[in-house]
Amino acid sequence: MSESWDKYVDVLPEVQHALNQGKAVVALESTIISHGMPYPDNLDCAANCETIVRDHGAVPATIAILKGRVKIGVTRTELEYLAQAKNVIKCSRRDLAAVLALGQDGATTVAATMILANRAGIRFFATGGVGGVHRGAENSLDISADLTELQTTDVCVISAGVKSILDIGRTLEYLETLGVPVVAFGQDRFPAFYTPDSGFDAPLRIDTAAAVARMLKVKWDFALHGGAIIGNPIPREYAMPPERINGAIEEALCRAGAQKITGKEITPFLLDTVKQLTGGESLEANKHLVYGNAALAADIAAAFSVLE
Ligand code: PSU
Ligand code: MN
Repeated sequence: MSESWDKYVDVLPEVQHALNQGKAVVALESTIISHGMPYPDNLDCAANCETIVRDHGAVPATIAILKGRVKIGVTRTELEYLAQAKNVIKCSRRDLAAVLALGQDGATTVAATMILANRAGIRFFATGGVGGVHRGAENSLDISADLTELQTTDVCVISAGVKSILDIGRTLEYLETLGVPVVAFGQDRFPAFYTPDSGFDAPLRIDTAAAVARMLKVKWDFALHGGAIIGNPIPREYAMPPERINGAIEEALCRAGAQKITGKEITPFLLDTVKQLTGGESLEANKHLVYGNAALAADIAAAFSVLE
């Protein structure tokens, strides 16, 4: 890192050291902390993810913006601040420059975390779910900037698939148009976040972390720029009954419509409403699927570091 952007960035020494040595590093996002889960579950989940990444042989780098500084890796104190701070701005690609210029706190979405991870030299990133094409997008045009980021930025995102608050079929079609590899890990079906089966076959299936690492090595060696989505199904013991979660999602979508929630507010609104409607069950599922993704991301990053 020696370009003009580095004056805005603080890389945690442990992360910088690992990157210098070519060791495995896994990025973790911060919108899930500030807008995806309530306190103190968010802090708990973020801290556990860091531990799991370490247990699987990689160094975690939670990415966020604090008082206008990009943080590649946060301290425990910073994590606690982020988990409780009010007025943290949900920050996607379009918001990054303003949040930095205005000295604000920003929680990075999948898109913004990919951008910052890539600049720091981090290739693997674990999250819960990626954004996608929203239901009704033919009228609202609401398509997450996560998808276009995956077209161009060389970061592999390990997620539990796409939540059925979105239009999963159209999300897969759009990713095909953008040329983004979409992999189901260890099964044929693309997973649907709270449940292992979205009802859609994934375009690709890969069964081991080493093979995922090899695919990305070839992709990037060929300068086929862009990311990939690895859909890692929620562990069966934490999966939700499909009728229960789908009922809650339908109701949450109705409420969002009635309250005219739009734009960047809609994903946090739906997550919170689904949590209330399931009596917190969706939150437990959410935490455990993120843990699975952190573990797999570290395994893939470790396998990739051997290939490099
Ligand atoms: N999915 C989740 N929890 C989240 C998000 C997605 O299960 O917190 C966040 C991610 O940061 C993702 C963002 O990048 O929501 C997508 O927001 P939008 O749909 O407004 O692009
Ligand atoms: Mn949107």
